[in-house]
Amino acid sequence: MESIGVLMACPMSSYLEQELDKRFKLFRFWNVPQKNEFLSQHADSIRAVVGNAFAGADAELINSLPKLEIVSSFSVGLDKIDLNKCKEKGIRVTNTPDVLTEDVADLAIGLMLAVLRRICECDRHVRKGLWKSGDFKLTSKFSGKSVGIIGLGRIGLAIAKRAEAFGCPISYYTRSEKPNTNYKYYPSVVELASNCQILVVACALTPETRHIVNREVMEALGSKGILINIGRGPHVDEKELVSALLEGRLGGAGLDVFENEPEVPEQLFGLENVVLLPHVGSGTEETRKAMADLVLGNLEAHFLNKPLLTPVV
Ligand code: 8YV
Repeated sequence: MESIGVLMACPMSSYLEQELDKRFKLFRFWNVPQKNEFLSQHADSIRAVVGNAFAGADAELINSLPKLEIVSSFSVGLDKIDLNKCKEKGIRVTNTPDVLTEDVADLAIGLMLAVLRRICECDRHVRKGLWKSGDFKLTSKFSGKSVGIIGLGRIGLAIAKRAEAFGCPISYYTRSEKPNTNYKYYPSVVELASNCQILVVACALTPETRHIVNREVMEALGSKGILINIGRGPHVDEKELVSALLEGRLGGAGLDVFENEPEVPEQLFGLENVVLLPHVGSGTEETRKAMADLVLGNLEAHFLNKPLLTPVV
């Protein structure tokens, strides 16, 4: 397999890089200064692309790689891959489901606690030596708050399970009602937001779910409502989110993702009811290793003509 060209779209895991280097002919795309020249020179040897949540395989890249057979993504989200183009051209696609579910769900709960209990602000308070001048102000309880989840897939369900353990009533929105759950279903995101105190975005990013949290949804969530986003930045209309938070029309937000990562609206930096994370949902040693092993396993299976481990297309 050493002669098979694998194009890695951007840096994502040094372990994965190392292992790909051992097994294949690895090209690090981010190190290439003249991308077009490089592609015309190496297109005939590149049979796989490894992408992630930040860079994948769009139509332009796919079209420039006539020998491309598989796109193996170091992510569960597939929004950076042109799936239709892949289907059309018979290119296989794999992702990394399941192995990251627990970490992302854990982080969603962490964000709920951090926003409501002002954990980050408390920490800053202590570090600044302000404790000596008085107790920290009272915050808001998490246990028992109603949690509404947009998207009840693997991650949405794992968040629901965890929140249930905190005594939180769970409701959800998906395109159609799920048959095997007792959680309360709302057929619209606005209805869901009107009936919960914490709204969590946990669905896939598609053209239909872009800006699924818009001004109307934020108004419905209200000035005491908390928005948690562990999905993708473009799920939320970020301009509207910033003004809702600045004007006090929304109670707070815990955000692991942003519309133009790694750009984060600076107007949010001064707000203590907001917790900002640098897209670290799956970012533990254990999970990133498991994700890398899945990427490797899928590539090896493909080139050995075995069934893919986690096929999407
Ligand atoms: C990663 C992700 O942050 O799985 C996803 O969809 O967003 C993440 O797990 C990313 O792909 C890491 O490079």
